[in-house]
Amino acid sequence: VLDAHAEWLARAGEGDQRAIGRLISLVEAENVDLTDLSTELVARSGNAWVIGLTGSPGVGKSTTTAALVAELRRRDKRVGVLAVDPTSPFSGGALLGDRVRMNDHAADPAVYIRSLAARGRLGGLARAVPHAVRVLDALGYDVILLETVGVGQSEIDVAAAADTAVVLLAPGMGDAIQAAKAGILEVADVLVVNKADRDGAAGAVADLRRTVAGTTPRAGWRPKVVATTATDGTGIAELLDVVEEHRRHLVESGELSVRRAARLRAEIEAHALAEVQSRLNRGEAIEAAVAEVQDGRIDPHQAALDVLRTLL
Ligand SMILES: Nc1nc2c(ncn2[C@@H]2O[C@H](COP(=O)(O)OP(=O)(O)O)[C@@H](O)[C@H]2O)c(=O)[nH]1
Ligand SMILES: [Mg+2]
Repeated sequence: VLDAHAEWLARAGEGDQRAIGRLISLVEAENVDLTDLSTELVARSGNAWVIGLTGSPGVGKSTTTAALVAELRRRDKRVGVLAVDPTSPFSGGALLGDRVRMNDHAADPAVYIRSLAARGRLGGLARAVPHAVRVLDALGYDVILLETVGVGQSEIDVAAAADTAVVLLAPGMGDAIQAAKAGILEVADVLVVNKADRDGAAGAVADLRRTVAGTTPRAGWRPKVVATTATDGTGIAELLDVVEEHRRHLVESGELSVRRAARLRAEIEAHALAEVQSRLNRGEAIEAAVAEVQDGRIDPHQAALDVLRTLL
């Protein structure tokens, strides 16, 4: 297993897209010891900047992602794109519409694009996303774009997995009021009013800036508001400049290591929970505990603690 992993890693390092995909999906495989590979990845990573993009369906996340890839290539950066979909059991290929938009970059070896799904397992995404990010980071991708495909809780999860969380809005979709209600002001580092070519965009930007000005800075940073028209690239360079400004802030304030520690904590917790679940599924400890509770000897909570002790 060790040699096979080393070989995949070597090939991936040469830009072999299939090898990269293989390394990313390894974390989904059961009964494969990834210790050596993971340790190698951890040692090589920490340099990539992770940008999360979230927002309601149709707001322009995929279009913005494609525009960001183009701008990042202009700046000579290598870019990884991970489309994160917690609602889908399918992993691997990109969604059709997004694949069309990404066609410009499909042949570019400095761009890697892939979708990630949760596969319905406990904490599946909480393990798969950091692993995939680490693979791309270790392979020297400078920027990793995490795009939310699904809706709901995933937005918060993707924001939490990023160094810079970008939340997209569009004029007429409820604007600042909706943003405040959905709690996205709390997770956003950068707020984008996309579809700035539409009526009401300037008003939405002004509204958001007013709302943001009234909030207390989180770790010394208030969300910045940027207007973009992703379809023609207007504002995309400015958006990247603001992301860069946020990056500098996190590095200089020391907040970056605080954020990354919180992410590691969540990842380790996800591994611990998954390990407990798989050991529970394998063992008979729980059957014995059921009998004990049925006989009235102990209560379910005590039984759970007993079971946990037998798992280690
Ligand atoms: N007018 C206008 N349309 C846009 C803009 N950005 C995206 N769109 C369109 O909005 C639709 C949804 O975009 P998409 O990127 O798929 O949104 P997602 O669901 O958030 O990924 C598509 O038809 C895009 O062409 C923009 O800046 N202006
Ligand atoms: Mg999309």
